[in-house]
Amino acid sequence: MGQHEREQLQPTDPRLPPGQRLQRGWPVLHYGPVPRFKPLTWDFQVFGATASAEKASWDFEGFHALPRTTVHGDFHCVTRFSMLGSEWGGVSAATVLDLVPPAPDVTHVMVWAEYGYSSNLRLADFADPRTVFATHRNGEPLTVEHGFPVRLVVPHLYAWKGPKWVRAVEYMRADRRGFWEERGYHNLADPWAEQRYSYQEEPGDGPLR
Ligand SMILES: Nc1nc2c(c(=O)[nH]1)N[C@H]1C(S)=C(S)[C@@H](COP(=O)(O)O)O[C@H]1N2
Ligand SMILES: [Mo]
Repeated sequence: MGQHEREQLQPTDPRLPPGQRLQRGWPVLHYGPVPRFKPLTWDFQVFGATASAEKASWDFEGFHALPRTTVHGDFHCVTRFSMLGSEWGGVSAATVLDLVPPAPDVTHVMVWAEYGYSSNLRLADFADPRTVFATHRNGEPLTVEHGFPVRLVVPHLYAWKGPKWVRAVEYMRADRRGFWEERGYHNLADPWAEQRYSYQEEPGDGPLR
């Protein structure tokens, strides 16, 4: 079979990062159980090095009253499946930064979810206009398996950087590893550079382990 035929049979999409393949549908993937949503006690906190040194928090109603956005973004799991072209609706991370400004020396954030799942991000990755606290995909509310009521989506990084069931954002003055970043996954997680595992890290990519 010639090269031309093979390409026709296995079309590649320029949006697909190296080593990734397209997946039909949207698999569910996470560590541990799916948390039960408790509307009366649910809150979304911003704590750590805020500019005011005060913690901020929204209850469910308050969070859903925040200014909303939609972004188009792909989804790349380090286990090599990708989902292209979703529309994510929710609250932009940049909006959270506007409403609760970080102290000037903040360099990183930790995004915290139910049961202590966490992922760390450089402030610039968090502030990226595509980074969104998503409540909806393609106009439909997220199912509980996919992170209802709110999950982070960071389309330009591997999807473990997007905690489902988010409950808090911590502003940090130094980098610290999150859940998978402590367990052998790359601190930065750029799928275009195939930053999959921590052994690939270059000096300066992450805090010492
Ligand atoms: N709370 C929580 N969020 C998580 C995870 C997890 O284990 N717990 N896994 C991450 C990983 S590795 C991936 S690929 C995506 C999967 O999201 P999905 O189940 O909606 O496809 O969720 C991310 N967010
Ligand atoms: Mo993943």
